[in-house]
Parts: sequence; structure tokens; C-alpha cells
Amino acid sequence: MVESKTIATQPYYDQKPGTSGLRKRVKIFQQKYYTENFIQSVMHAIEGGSQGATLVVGGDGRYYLDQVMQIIIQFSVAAGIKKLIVPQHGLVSTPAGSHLIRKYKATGGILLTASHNPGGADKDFGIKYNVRNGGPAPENVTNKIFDISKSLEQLHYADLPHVDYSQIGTQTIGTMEVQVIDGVDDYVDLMKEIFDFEAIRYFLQENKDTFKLLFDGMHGVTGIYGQRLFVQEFGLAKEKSLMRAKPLPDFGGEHPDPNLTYAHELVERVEKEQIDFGAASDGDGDRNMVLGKNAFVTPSDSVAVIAHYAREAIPYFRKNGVNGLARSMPTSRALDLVAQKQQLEHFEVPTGWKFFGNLMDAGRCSICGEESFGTGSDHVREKDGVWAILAWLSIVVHVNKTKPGTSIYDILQDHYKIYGRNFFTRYDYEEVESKKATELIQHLQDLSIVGQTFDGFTVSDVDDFEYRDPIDGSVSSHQGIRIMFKDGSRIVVRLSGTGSQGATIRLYIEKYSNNPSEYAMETHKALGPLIQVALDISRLKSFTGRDKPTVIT
Ligand code: VG1
Ligand code: CO
Repeated sequence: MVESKTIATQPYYDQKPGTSGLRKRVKIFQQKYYTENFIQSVMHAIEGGSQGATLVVGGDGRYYLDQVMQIIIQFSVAAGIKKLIVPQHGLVSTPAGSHLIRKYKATGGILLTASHNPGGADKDFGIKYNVRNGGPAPENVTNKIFDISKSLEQLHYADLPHVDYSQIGTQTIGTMEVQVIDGVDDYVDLMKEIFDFEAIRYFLQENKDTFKLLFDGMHGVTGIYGQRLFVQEFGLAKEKSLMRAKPLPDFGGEHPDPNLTYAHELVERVEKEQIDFGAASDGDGDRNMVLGKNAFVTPSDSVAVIAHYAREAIPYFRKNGVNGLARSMPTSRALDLVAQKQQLEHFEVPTGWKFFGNLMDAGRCSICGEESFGTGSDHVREKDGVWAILAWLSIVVHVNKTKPGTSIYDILQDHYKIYGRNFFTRYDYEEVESKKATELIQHLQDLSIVGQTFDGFTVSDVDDFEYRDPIDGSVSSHQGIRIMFKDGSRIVVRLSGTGSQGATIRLYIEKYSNNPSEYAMETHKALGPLIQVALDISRLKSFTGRDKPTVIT
């Protein structure tokens, strides 16, 4: 018989989940009852109640995972949860977790990750709650968690010895079952339903000596999937085709963030070793980066190219069709052009994957993406780094059937020839003093510059993006300032909802060109004048004192 205890606690007032869960420094989570309070609030907020519920629980392997796993187990027993499904060692990528929730018809899931934020004793931890459809909890649920947390007075938990989840099998704790499963099997089965594994394997084997592939797990969770897919399924040599594939609690001391800045080791190897297909994923496996010889696929282009080829190159879409496309607001409009050409419905939603879920559940969106290295489809309700990498690999395999030797560079150039090119960049200013960041946004909200011309760019409209969900009618306002120009160019400024220290300002710049002589141009050259206009209009330097961004993508 397992007994539950009830003890008194005091609320914290800062447990509002951001763009994607509650992300804070580990030190914050280690405060007395801080994590316990949040988990208790999640238990109270479970739709339909916690009694008899089934939850999927796991994370990206970062520092503090086991301590929080134990708390979840103790609180779940007391909350009357019927079953916890735990991937072996607690390791699961965010998209694979989304799949498990859907496949096992769980009530929801708790994913322990701060995504691409660094891990370690003085770095970040995160707790994210996902709902029945496998997607991140929508705002009404995260608001409920936050409200409960602000008036929480009691904690209910079972005092248990340490629970081990390193072996596959089922354990019973009081009235609750803990089922430890192989964390990779289900996900790989799903990928096999979506992609033509035979064709990929055949291509990689046929071109063994000429086509080089390198996957960078960044010491995040995707190493376990990379090993299974690239080595076991596709038969590539481990030493040559995988790097940083072992999940580590501190990600080897680096940012597990797949972009040109933080994945520089991969970028350098692709260049030096003339690798045809380089790919990386973030800590929790929902982001991706794809690059090749002389070619870096921007995430905004990535989703557009995938949408262009989906029905030809990917069996899942051949079978199910493509119902609609969607992108987050700051993402470039390359995807809209594909939607127009294919006569598909398309949507512009606020930043954060949770906004795609309703559209997907309603069968109105099949493929979607964010400029922040997030690409995915309705096979799960999270963005999916490994899926995106397999989608690109499928496209390479597909075009090489009719045009052998077609590279990633060629695929991009061919795309621009059809649609034109949307040049895009993002500047991040991290750890800015919150007050200064708010003042900057205030300044932008108050701008009245419509009709004015800056270095040849005439402002056609300025607004603060607001989204009305076409399915449930919910409204999300103040999602970012958009400055639109007559020639279709855009500047967007918003504050990050995932940072754990101070404020992060994101500045997004986009310019469209349908002049073929510009298609091979270097991005920052093409955008140079508009970037200057953005800095001038926003007065970013005078508000923040920053000369340069922390990260440029
Ligand atoms: C960032 C990205 C956003 C993404 C979010 C979560 O949010 O801009 O596109 O959905 O991270 O991604 P923000 O609010 O900091 O701009 V992940 O891989 O960190 O779950
Ligand atoms: Co992530």
C-alpha cells in the first residue's frame, strides 16, 4: 500500500509557461518546492482530471531530468494517474513524445526540456505540458496552469523510493502503472510509414563512395534516433556519418541549437570535407538544419521546398494529399507562393507550434514551418527535426532519379527559378534589460510612418500582429510589430517567449526578388540596405545600447 502525503506550500508567481513550456535556470527549479508546485499545478489542470489519466513522460536527457522524473512519479501516484508511459532512460525527443501521446491515446504528456537552451547545473531546464492531440497545451490550458500555481497551498505526493526506468517493462506503484518502453521503436515505425526507406537506403548504398552524409546530434536526444536511422536502417558507417550522437546532460557544454553560429563544427566539416548532405537537430529534436556544398537551406525556404515536392517525393503525402500550408508570422513568405501555385489554403499564425495544432486537427494544414529551424507536418503535433531531415533526404533521392548529381544547391536554385527568392535573416539581441526591450516595443507601437520612404523602401502598413484562430475563434494579440513595405519587403520585431534571462529582442528582415540575376546572391548582401532601414526605424541601438546582435541567422 502506497500512502500519499499532503503538505503545505506557498505559491510562486512566475510560473507562466512561455512560447513552449516553463523554462528557467536549473537553480530556479531547485528552489524549495518550485518544481513540485508546478507539477502539482499541471496535475490539477489535466483536462478531464488526473484520476485515471495516462501520461507520457520523458525528456531530452539534460541535467536535472532524473530529479524531476521522480517528482512527477510521486505526484502522479497521489493524483490518481492510472499509467505513466516512460521511454527507456527517460529519453524522448519532443516530436517522438507527441507521437507516443497520439499512438497510445494518452491523456497528455510532460516533456522535460528547455529545447535548444544550454543544459547543466547553472544552465536551463524546462517543463512542458502537451495535451491529448500530442501538441503543446494551448493558451487556455497554460493559463489555467498559471492561475492554479498562483494560489497553490498544498502538495500531494507519494513518498517513494527512487524509481528506476532504465529497463523495459512494467512496474506497479500503488494503483499506478509505470510502463518503460523502447523510446526509438515507435518513432522509427512512424517514419517508415511516411518515407520510402527502401529508396533512401538504395540511393545511399549505390552512391556510397560519392555521396557524403553527416548528421550532428549536438549531444542532444536525437543521437539515439540518428544511430538507428542512418547506421542501422540506411547502412552508413557510424564514424563517418554521425557526430556528437551521444546524449549528454550538458550537451558537451555547447548550445544544442542547430544554426550557423552554434553548429559551426558541422558547418566547417561540410565545407572542408565537401559533404553533400549535412544535418543537425537541437537538444529535444524538434528543430533541424540542412546544408550542403555551398548551400545553406534557410528554414523559411526549407518548408517551401518540402511543400513543393511533398506529393512527388514523400509517400505519406502521395497517399493523404496536402490539405493546406501554414507558417509562423515572422517566417518568410516563400511558403505562401507555393500555396498560391498549388491552390492550397495557407495560414499565418503567431510564433509557437501550438498555433498549428487546431488547423491540423481540423484537417486544414498538412505542412508547416517556422523561421526558427522548425519544420513539420500533421504526422505529429510538434515540429520534427528528424522528419525534416528525412524529408530533405527524400527530395534529394527523388530528384536524383531523373537528374543524377543534383545537389542541395541545385534544388534551391531550381526553386527560386520557379517562385523567386525571399531573402531572409534574423538578428537576435539576447539578455537585454527587460525595461529597455519594452520601451523599444512601445516605440514601435507608436510609430506613424505609413507612406514615408526610407532609402527607397516605402512603408505601406505598420501593425501589431493579432491572430484569430479560424477553428475556435480564440484571439492572440500583440504577437509582434510588422512594418510592411510597398515592394513586399517586411521588418518584424518581437520579444522572445523562451529566454530565461532578461529579454531577447528578435528582428526579422525579409525582401523578395524575382530577378534571376540575384538568386545566387549572398543573403546579407541582398538585405544590407533593408537591415540598415530596420535599425534606423527601430532605433534599436539607442534603446538597447547594442551595436551588434548576439546571433545572426
Ligand atoms: C522560439 C522561436 C519559435 C519556436 C520556439 C520554441 O520562440 O522563435 O519559433 O517555436 O522558440 O522552439 P521565441 O518566443 O523565443 O521567439 V523550441 O525548439 O525552443 O521548442
Ligand atoms: Co527544440
